[in-house]
Amino acid sequence: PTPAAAQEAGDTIVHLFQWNWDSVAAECVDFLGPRGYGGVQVSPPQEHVVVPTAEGGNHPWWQDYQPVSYRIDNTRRGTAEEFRNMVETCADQGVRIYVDAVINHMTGPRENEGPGSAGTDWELYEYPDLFGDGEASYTYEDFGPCYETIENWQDKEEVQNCQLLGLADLNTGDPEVRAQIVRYLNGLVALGVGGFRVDASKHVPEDDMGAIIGALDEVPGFGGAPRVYHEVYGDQTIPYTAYTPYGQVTNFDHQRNLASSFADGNIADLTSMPDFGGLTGDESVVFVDNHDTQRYEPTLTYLDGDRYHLATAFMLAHPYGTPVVMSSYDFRGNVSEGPPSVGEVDGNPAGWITADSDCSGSDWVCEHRNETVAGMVSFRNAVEGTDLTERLRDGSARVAFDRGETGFAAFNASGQAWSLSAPTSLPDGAYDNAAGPGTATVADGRVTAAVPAEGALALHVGGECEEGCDGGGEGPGE
Ligand code: LM2
Ligand code: CA
Repeated sequence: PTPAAAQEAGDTIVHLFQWNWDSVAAECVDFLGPRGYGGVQVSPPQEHVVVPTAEGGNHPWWQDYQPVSYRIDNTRRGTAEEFRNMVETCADQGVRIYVDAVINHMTGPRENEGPGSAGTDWELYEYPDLFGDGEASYTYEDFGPCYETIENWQDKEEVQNCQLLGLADLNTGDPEVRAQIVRYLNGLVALGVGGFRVDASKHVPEDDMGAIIGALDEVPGFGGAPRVYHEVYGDQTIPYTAYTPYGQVTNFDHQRNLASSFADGNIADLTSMPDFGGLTGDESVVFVDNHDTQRYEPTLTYLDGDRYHLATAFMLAHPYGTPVVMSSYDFRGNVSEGPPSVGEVDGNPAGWITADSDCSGSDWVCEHRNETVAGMVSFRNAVEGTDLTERLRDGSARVAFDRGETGFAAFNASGQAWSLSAPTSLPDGAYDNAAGPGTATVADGRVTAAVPAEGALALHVGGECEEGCDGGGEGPGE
């Protein structure tokens, strides 16, 4: 019973990259719940290294991917109390927290030795207090058996047992190591964490992953097993499908196709999707970009403006996959730059503390609040479970389709408005455009409207126009 939430939460996840816990909690109440988002992927919550930084600069974001312990007490995003409050506040809105779980490795060799962000003293291969209770540690023997950096990516053994980027690789074949990982994950589940994005899954042998995921408890509140998606760059050595028995998988083949098709304005063929990378839609987590690709392979990102948002809207309108919407901070071409911060805080070894997010005129980009994107989250929820039927295309940059008899969506990846008249199964009536301003009318089984340049039109049952309907079938104005 959540009066503030205007609609049932759907399956759309937003990655609030580097947002602090208090800001995520506020966003669940102010925006995500009311607008129908179903989950938030948060940055890794475990204690991390503090990587020294150039004077006047910021600590890099990637220090969070080097765990020092499994304490969640004091990352740069806040305290354990703030984390717990976030999980509860979001759950009250029907929004699941997905934790980015770094379980393949601990720290790299070059970073400074202790203390970590919560004050734990550590050195490479020696992590003396995993839970802050003096009961568990990792020592040299808990790593390996390979202690070298991965070089031959065609050798599966090496990819899974040697070191990714030189990061100390946990021996997940050892049941005691797995027990520490499971204790960490189940501790989060007990707090109400509803799912996991597992970091670097491909580097954890499948059987070890199966043992870890199989040991997870049910989520209090939401019920059932936590929802898990694995970060896998599938290739010939280790295919995506190696991990489908243990959850969904990040589909980078889909991502490359979607991002480059939209970047090229070549979108009409995207209505029918093959099983990219050998994964069905149900097995796939899909995205236009993520925190790595936006830095290292920026085919289409927030820097591309309307076309980028249009691609995200298309992903949300399409039934293939479980979508993750990236929400960034502006990193201005410096791929290591950390998030907007409030500066050094006395007595907090996390170094710089993340600033509260602010979606108006700050370095927080807030792609998830773009009206075309957020509106399409509602559309997606309204048409859930329906099939896609293509209704019209005009060249390769414009395409329109039905979702069953409950939705109609049109996409225009060109610089000129598109005046369309298309058959639709949507019942006759006047509808608000969920993807932007304006309204459109369906009469005699046809929708007649103008789709804005670089924009979308999305109509759905439940989104009937109540006031200011044009009634004349002229489509969205402005
Ligand atoms: C991931 N998925 O599998 C994350 O999405 C990705 O962002 C992580 O890399 C990676 N795996 C490890 O968890 C990031 C970042 C790297 C950074 C690592 C560890 O992209 O650049 O590597 O986190 O902090 C850094 C240095 C790298 C160095 C390494 C070890 O950039 O040059 O390698 O630490 O010292 C010698
Ligand atoms: Ca490994």
